Parts: sequence; structure tokens; C-alpha cells
Amino acid sequence: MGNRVVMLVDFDYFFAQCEELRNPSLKDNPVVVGVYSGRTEESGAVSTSNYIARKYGVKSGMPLFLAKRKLDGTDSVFLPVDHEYYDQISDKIMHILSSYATTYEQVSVDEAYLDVTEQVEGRFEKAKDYAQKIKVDVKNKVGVSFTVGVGPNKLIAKIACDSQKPDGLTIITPDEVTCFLSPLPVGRLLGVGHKISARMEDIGVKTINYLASVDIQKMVALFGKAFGVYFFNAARGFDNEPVQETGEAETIGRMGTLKEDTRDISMIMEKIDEQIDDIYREFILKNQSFRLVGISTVLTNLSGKSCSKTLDKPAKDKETIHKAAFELFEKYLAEAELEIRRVGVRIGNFTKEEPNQKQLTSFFQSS
Ligand code: TTP
Ligand code: CA
Repeated sequence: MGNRVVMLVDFDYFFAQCEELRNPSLKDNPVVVGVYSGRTEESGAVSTSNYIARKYGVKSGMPLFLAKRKLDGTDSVFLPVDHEYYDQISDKIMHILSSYATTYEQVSVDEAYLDVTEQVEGRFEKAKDYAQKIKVDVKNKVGVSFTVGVGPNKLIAKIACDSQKPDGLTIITPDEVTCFLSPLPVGRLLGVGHKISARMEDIGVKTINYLASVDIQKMVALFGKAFGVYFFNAARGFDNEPVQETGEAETIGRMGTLKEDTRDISMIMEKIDEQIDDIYREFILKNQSFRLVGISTVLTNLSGKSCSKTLDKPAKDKETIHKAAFELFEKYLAEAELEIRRVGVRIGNFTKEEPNQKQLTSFFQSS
């Protein structure tokens, strides 16, 4: 099989850029978009800010009063989040993006992977013009700028994208993967957050280059089978995950508030199991299989996060949802610093396929 050409598109300072879009006079000021918790006028957290505000040290997740303090003496503008408006803008852009790819996978309100292998005939030298063309089209039609990373798989596209923002375009060809990854800190790999990178540093592993020299047995002994194998592959730039439509409309999910803020997985799973029962009742009416299980959380600082997992093969049973949700929470809790306030679970990627029918793609991958 030839090379894949995968793009990750990540919209620049998204919520704040949306605010600039409807009020261009904000563009020269520090702009902070935040969630106001309502307890006092200034309590709440920063969702995001434009790059002018970032120069003063404003960061996502920071308490609003601290952001105010950092921007003291400037003409800063603080605005409450308006998800409905950002979703509208996001939908417009996503619609345009999807027309440029054979398969497209939206991962969040402001990020999507595009498989453009066919469009550029598998040639990375064509990817630059192609990405530029998409950028200009979206800028003209919607007025929003974004950053693109291009690589032979999702893992590399993501790291490439993060390496130059905003309005960036970074292309890493298959030949460049090793050189590109080698000097980077392990924290740049998806799934390696503060805690895991601290554990890696404890054994002297700081760079991806060094991580690639750790043998597989040691990796599995240290991080467990699933993580160990993932890190082993990721350090080498290997990633077979296909770019696939998740279709937000085609998920069944529930979200709810926990009895108390917690990081206790059994308490979380108790809530999740109730939600799974609910989801499952709706799901069996479809008479289909699902291939995606996702979780969402809202933390005590009101920031939210979601992640998902594509199953090796389609499934139909409740236990698979429970197991996948448990694994996702386990992974998530290993990284999350704060307590969790709200949780949710969803399933998606529905197919008519029978769960026990071995798919050709997974057959080739495992043989
Ligand atoms: P990001 O892509 O992480 O950030 P960004 O788009 O604001 O900035 P950039 O990509 O240029 O670095 O997040 C996308 C949106 O998600 C962001 O605009 C606001 C929201 N968000 C939160 O609400 N809370 C958070 O803690 C983070 C990180 C993001
Ligand atoms: Ca972004």
C-alpha cells in the first residue's frame, strides 16, 4: 500500500476568533472568553483567549480573576462563552473541510482529520498547495484562520499541527518522521500528559528518541500492555488508525452531574452504568452495531473534555460499552489533575455489520 496523506486541521484560538469575527473591532485588543460560574462577578475560568492576551500570560483553564490581573492596564475584553454561535461557525467550516477529503473525522468543535491521499495522489509535495487552497477557501467563505499539520498518519499530523501555530502549515513526509520526532519531548505524543511524562522522566526518558530505544517488554512492564504497545509504536511514528467519520448526529449519548465532585472511578462508573442502561434501550431499537465509544467530562473548573475509542470490530453488547468507557476513564484519570463534576458516555459509528464478521481491514492488519 502506498503512503497515506493525513491532515489535521485545528482552528486558531477558536472561541476568541469567533468573537473577533462578529466584532472585528476587538482584533487589536486582548480578548478572553470564559465560563462565568456565577458565584461572584469574577469567578470562573478562561476557555481561551486571542494571541494578544496570551502574550500577557493568559492561558486556558486559568481563573478569570488571574487573567484580569495579568491584563491589568490593557484594553482587554472579557466575554462569556456562546457555544451556539461557535457551533454554527464550526459547522460551516467542517462542511467545507469535508468536501476536500475522501474521509473526514471531526474530533472536536475545532479539530478535524482529513484523509486527502486520493486528492494529492499520495504525494506530499502536492499537500502544501492543497492545504493552502483549503485555508484560502475557508478564510474567504467563513473568515476564520486555522493551522494544518500533514503527515503519513494521524499521530504525525497532530504533532506537526501543534508545532507551529497560529495560521501554520507543517508538512512531515514519511522520510522526515524519525528526524522530526527524535528531539521532541515525550509529552508531545498524544496520551502522554504531565503524569506519564513525569514517570518517563523518572526512568531517564525525556525525548521521543530515547523512548524509541526502550524495548517493548520494558515498556509493557512499566505501562501495561495497551499503553506499552501504544507508546512503543508512537515513539516510532507508527499509527494505523484510519480517518473515519464519527458523525456527531449519529451518536447516542447521555451526560449528567455526579453526586459529588470526585476522581473515584467506581463512583464515576456507577453514574456511567446508569447512562449506559439508558443509551442501550435506545440503541437496540436501531438493530445495528456500534464501533465507537466515547466519554465526556466537565471538571470542577468547568472546562470540558471528551475522548473516544474505535473498537477493533463492531459490537452490539452492553458490556463492551462498559469496558471501553472504563478504560477511557482510567486513561483520563491518570492524566487529569482536577476533580470531575459531570460525566457522559456515548456510542456511535453505527453499522449494519454483524459483530462477529471479521472485517477485511482488521484481517489484513492482524495477518
Ligand atoms: P484549543 O484548540 O486547545 O485552543 P484554541 O483553539 O483556543 O487555541 P489554539 O488552537 O490556537 O492554540 O481549544 C479549542 C476551543 O476549546 C477553545 O477555543 C476553547 C475551548 N477550550 C475550553 O473551553 N477550555 C479549555 O481548557 C481548552 C484548552 C479549550
Ligand atoms: Ca484550536
